[in-house]
Amino acid sequence: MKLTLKSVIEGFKDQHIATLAKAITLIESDLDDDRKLAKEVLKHFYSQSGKSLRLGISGTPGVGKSTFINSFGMKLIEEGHRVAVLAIDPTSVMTGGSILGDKTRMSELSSSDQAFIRPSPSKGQLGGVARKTKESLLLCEAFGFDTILVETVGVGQSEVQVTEMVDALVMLLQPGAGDELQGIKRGILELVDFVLVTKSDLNPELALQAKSHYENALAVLREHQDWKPPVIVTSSVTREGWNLWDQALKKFIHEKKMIGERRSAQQLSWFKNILIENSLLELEKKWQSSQMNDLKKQIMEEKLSVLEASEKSI
Ligand SMILES: Nc1nc2c(ncn2[C@@H]2O[C@H](COP(=O)(O)OP(=O)(O)O)[C@@H](O)[C@H]2O)c(=O)[nH]1
Ligand SMILES: [Mg+2]
Repeated sequence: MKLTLKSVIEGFKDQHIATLAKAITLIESDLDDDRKLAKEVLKHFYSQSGKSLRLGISGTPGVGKSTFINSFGMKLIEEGHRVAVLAIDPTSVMTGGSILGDKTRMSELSSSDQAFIRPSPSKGQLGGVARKTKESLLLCEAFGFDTILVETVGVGQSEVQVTEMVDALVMLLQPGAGDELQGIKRGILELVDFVLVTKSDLNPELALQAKSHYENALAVLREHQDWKPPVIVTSSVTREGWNLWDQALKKFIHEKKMIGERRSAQQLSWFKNILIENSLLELEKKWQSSQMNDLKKQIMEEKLSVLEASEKSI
């Protein structure tokens, strides 16, 4: 059945999870009609969004993000929360795949009716992926999820995108001899709010070494900032360190002013992402126009230089 604003409103009221999934598909669509309806849906639900805690979960592949999200998500559900998991994965735009393809690691969470797991949009313009994930997040909130976890693969650009939509960025780091900071750009450590050293059950000593290493690095990098990211040694298997993680998170949530300031700054990123995406969609249409096809033909036939053509195309 084709979605309408009315059917989405009713589906949300009835807590029909398939309606949420379809509404997100609508938000991810690049078709003009879908985008129009998606805007109406968002406008309708916007005032009901904003009430969740939004956390970005980042780290290189294999560090334990999915395992952590499964375990932490189940803990939240035991405490009475409802958890939505979204993903930003810039590589999935190219491969059409998704980091949440590994739903097996989240088998408990994905079978809970208090959880909703959604892979990253598999296509999108620059700006579009972030815009789609942000708007999906708003819909999950309006539906009634009070904790949103945004999983992202640790390749720099995606952390920047995720910080444009979450209240806090949680970085998962692997304990490893000497190579702790390998592949982790300084810029990312400037963005994180929590560092969780993972898999402490495998090698507790190595995990402690990594902790002091990261603490030293952060002490220098974050010297002048209000929030000092705690570094916590954890295991998603034994739940070691989770008390500390819980306390740290509560302390962070308590800093309401900081979250408020971040959210208002994020409004501008959202606005900009919409503008970037719109411009690129317009550009794509223009590129296919007969005027452009004519210029392309002249370039190919060497009747016109690229520089001349670019002047004519303005
Ligand atoms: N022993 C142990 N293994 C873990 C822990 N967390 C993750 N793993 C394992 O590490 C591997 C990668 O985990 P995964 O969650 O898929 O990592 P992702 O790529 O970051 O999502 C899997 O084999 C997990 O079972 C942990 O806390 N302890
Ligand atoms: Mg994963």
